[in-house]
Amino acid sequence: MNYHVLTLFPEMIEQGLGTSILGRAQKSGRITLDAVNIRDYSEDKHMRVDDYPYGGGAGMVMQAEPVYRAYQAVEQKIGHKPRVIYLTPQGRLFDQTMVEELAMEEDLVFLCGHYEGIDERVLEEVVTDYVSIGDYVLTGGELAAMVMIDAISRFVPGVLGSEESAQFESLQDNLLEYPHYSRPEIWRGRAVPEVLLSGDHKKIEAWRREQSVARTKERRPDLMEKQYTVTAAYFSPTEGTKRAAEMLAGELSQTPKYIELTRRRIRRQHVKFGSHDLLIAAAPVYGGQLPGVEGLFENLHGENTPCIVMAAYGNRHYDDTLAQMAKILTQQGFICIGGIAPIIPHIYSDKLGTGRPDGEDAKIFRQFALKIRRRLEDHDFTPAELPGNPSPEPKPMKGAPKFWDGTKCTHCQTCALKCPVGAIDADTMQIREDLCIHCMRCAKVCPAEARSYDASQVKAYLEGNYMARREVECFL
Ligand code: 9D3
Repeated sequence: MNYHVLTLFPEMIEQGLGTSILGRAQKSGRITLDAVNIRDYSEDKHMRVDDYPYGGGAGMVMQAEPVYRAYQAVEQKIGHKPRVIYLTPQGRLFDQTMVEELAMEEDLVFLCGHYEGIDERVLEEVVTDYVSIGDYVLTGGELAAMVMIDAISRFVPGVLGSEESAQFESLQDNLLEYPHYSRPEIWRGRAVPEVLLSGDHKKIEAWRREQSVARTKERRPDLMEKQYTVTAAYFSPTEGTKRAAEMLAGELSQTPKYIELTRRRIRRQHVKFGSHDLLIAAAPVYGGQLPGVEGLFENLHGENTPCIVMAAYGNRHYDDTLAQMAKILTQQGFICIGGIAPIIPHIYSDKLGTGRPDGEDAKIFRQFALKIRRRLEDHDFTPAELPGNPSPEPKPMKGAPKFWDGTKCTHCQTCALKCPVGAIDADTMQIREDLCIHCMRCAKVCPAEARSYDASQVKAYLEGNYMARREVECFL
């Protein structure tokens, strides 16, 4: 991470960030800090950078040109237009979501004001973000920039030791931290809570969570308003969609819940969601559509519950799937505030979507999750604009020819039990073609490898036309 601070007091920045963890991070090159003295870019022979305000009034205003030239020097040095943060009491309140979002940038420019402020015209020209660090009055933007740099640096890889990695901490779930205890076991008559001595890690974890919630209700009731329970409900016969849904859920909560809609019994259970829930509804794309599973999301009920729809596909296209899902979930009381179409391994070709979602995809998931988190915190439930036809003509799917080898089959009935649509007769091992969705789960789960399929034709077609890597698409 490269920080560039435009300021009239560069030594304040250098001094403030030169010691301790950030000093070490600069020495190791994990972060760089370039404090640019705006005064060096004055066009005036007396090095002036301020003047009287037009229209009168108290104090002085920082002039546009020196600020602009200092900015240009940075832009030229890094070779692209960076995000420029103007520290101002009139900005958006700095919070942890903003920290994590800004930590994904390569370069950040901070513009610190002094006096009454900066000429509005240069702000219009260069500033991308207006940020305040809290509702109190400082003497200038420098300390605010330092606060931001400190918080952001904790998310730069290698700045913190692995012990204290920033990814795993309290503020991520918008809850306060639980209380900590160390030796002695009894201090001045006060004992350590017994559960912590029990050695039962499940119980300890539950207790800590409880303490966190109680403490947040007590001390920061405003944070409770930002609480969301994240539940991912996925239909995933061959686990590709499951993995993508888990990756996104993990970016949205430390403690997501899951509903395995792949299982018939689970699909039949009614689940109600409220206004402090977030549902991730995930399904694979079959021929550009939602698989023909009766009542796939039918028993999930929202009450203006925010929802993200995920259509996971094998690198061909998601076509109408997101729109179809949004239509169904909207009917069920959800508000689809986002949509995402990740690429997963194709069931008919080991060359399409191999290894996806990968590290590149993870970055896009994180960016999308941060935008969703921001929307939830702002209670902004604007429905997403999703591409596709919400009610396409159902496409009859033929699927690849399937085979059953009676000499290998041990009649263990795993395939029949695990068939997501109940298309396999457990006694005869026959597949009912009217129910089968050609998901290939039966072949995947058979322990004796008695079930197989010949996808060579469709595989050749796919590999001939859809090998080019597609990128995850996100909709808000
Ligand atoms: C004295 C001028 N004030 C008019 C009532 C406005 C004003 C301008 C500039 C007040 C303070 C400042 C200096 N503060 C910052 O530049 C600043 C700041 C802050 O004061 N509080 C919280 N966050 C920030 S970010 C930058």
